[in-house]
Amino acid sequence: MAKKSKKTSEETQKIKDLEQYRVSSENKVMTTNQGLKVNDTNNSLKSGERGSTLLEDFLLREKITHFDHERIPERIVHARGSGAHGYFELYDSIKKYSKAGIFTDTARKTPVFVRFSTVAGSKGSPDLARDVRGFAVKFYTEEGTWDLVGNNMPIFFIQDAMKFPDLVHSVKPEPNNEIPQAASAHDTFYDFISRTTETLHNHIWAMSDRAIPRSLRMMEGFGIHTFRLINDKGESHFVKFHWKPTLGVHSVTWEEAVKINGADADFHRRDLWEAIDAGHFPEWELGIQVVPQADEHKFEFDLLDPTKLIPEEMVPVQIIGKMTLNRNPDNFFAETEQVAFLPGHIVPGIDFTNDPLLQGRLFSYRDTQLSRLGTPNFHQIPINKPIVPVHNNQRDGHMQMDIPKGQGAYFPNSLMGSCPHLAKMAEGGFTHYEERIDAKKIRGRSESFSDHFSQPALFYRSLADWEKEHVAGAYSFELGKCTHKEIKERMLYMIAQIDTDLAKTVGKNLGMKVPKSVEEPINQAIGADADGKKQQPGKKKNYLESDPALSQANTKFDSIATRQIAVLAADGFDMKAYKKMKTALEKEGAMVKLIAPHGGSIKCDTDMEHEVDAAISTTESVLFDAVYIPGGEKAIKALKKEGKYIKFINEAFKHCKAIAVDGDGESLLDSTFVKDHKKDTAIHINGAPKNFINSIAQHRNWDRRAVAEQVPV
Ligand code: HDE
Repeated sequence: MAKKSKKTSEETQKIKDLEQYRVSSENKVMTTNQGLKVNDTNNSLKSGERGSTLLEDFLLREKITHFDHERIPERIVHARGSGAHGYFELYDSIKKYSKAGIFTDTARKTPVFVRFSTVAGSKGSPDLARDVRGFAVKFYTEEGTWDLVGNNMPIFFIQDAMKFPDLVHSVKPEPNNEIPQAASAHDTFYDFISRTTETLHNHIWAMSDRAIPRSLRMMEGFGIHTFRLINDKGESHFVKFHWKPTLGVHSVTWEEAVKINGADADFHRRDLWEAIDAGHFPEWELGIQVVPQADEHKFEFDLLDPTKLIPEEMVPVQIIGKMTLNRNPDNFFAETEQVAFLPGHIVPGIDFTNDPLLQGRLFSYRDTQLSRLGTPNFHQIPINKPIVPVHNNQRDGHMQMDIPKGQGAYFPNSLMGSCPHLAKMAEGGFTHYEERIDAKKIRGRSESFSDHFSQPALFYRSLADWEKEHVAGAYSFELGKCTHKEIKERMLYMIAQIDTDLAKTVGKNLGMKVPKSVEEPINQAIGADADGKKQQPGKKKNYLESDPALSQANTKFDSIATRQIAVLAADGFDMKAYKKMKTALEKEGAMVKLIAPHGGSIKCDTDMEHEVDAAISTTESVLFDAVYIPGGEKAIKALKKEGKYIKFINEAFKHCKAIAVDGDGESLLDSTFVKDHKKDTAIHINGAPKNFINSIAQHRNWDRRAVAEQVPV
């Protein structure tokens, strides 16, 4: 790919635009909101030192009133999120498909703001919930703002917006006792899922490792819906958008997720923040799957059905550009909380399809911002402001920030010289794709949406053995938390429609038989209309044996950049070995952390002081990707005395991570479960750093999993 010099003007302009709103109190005197200098903010105005507070105290009233109102309603879904700024660069023009400036001008560096989120939990819920992750990108383009509001899974639970409140009510905490928080493992969710077969595809993804990412930086993103790209001749191509992380797609195990939630509920948020802060900027390549208009009906599924993906084996993903996140927000509330994404924010060159879920979203997001941000002027909040000027006849409303000039606010007019005037197509005026429609008005669903089992089965068939085991474990855990036998039976029956062996394994774990039929016929279970009109689901098809892109076993394993490596050490540790390993790891971009019996600093065997990153009492093995023990007789003696070090190593072993030791470090292993497994390919004893590095890059040694199962931590 030819290297191009990028125009940075748009990025710089956006930063400048926001700059005027950024406020720093450095070296400034404290004032009220009216600019009055304040000389006491610790005491209220009283009638005498021990007297009552006076109503006159305007300073107290201003401070407390503002405080009383400093919360806004959290998002009804996707409440917990983390954001970052960055930019998008296009590799090569895709002019033949789209006329959008962002897809044709390779000299642009388009500013973006991205917000990642979980779906079900409240704003303060832990990051490692088993859940879908939101992946919302705001592109501040020269033709207006484009929001690509996607998820980290390529399909959605439901086919029609009408079912969204039901889906969300079923997964949210149950309304009588508000339990459980940020968890799908409960009766109401499975009552709904087991009766709504269209959910089963997204659901099996949610049971896979995709729902517990190692890092927000190591997950894919998808636009989900089929959109349209429109070129300058007005021709349409169908398109699916993909974000591919340059670090590959990696996850933790469920057991780790549970422990991480306790050890650091902000694990993902902190990981994103620290990586950007350290200059390890997360990157994703943008890919597109393009389907010509003429091929709309070529597939054995409907392109408008958001519960279906287009297998990459059938339509390859073309990589067209890269997004880099290089700046943390200055203020969480002003930026990450107030950012408002709307799927309806598009630019010329991109258009919608009739996907009934997308159509519903076009209404919902604007509506939700009104109750969340409280005003139709939410586009004037700095983070939501487009980089291009805004001129129209909309006026007033809560928190109007502009001071529009002129006598009138209507169109057409002559008093204002017919301004703002309408943009002709040549000036970039938006026009809709002229899709021909000739249909009856109906409330119903196309028969082409009725196949609910083929793609969950394709997904499951495409997984590696260890991934399949994780899926079975997830179903077993989730259903094990349900209390109603009939719900579990119905779920087992549905899982059996996807894969009979999978259903048997889950049934065994639940201590239940897989039923041959369920009480209600499936068509009723998925909600046929009141007249019982039968519609779905249809028969399972097998149009592809497997799609390698669906398995994380086929992701990238070529980097240890940003991986967290715990070095277990105490006074007297072997400086030479440590330095050699640390230098090698850091050269590859890993983050090396010294874990010691106490905070402050420790001394190595050459009597040098080393700053400790964490005392063993304040951290946990699950927060790291690999463990290194440098040795040094005195140090190892000290480590052996603390049970937590033994647990730390055993846990790393259990979770199939790479472990390296040098010198006396080996004797510490003899106190752990590793003792009898020193030949494991990811255990390195006095080996070259490069072997350890290779093991870390593999993410996990899944071959160890049967042995690891037996580790009692
Ligand atoms: Fe959303 N969704 N959604 N959703 N969604 C919201 O909008 C909604 C859907 C997604 O970081 C809400 O601003 C309906 C699919 C993300 O701020 C709300 C339907 C996909 C985010 C809403 C869907 C998403 C949201 C809540 C069915 C993946 C977080 C707060 C028709 C393609 C954006 C808000 C952020 C947020 C409604 C389905 C992704 C209530 C009605 C499909 C990433 O408007």
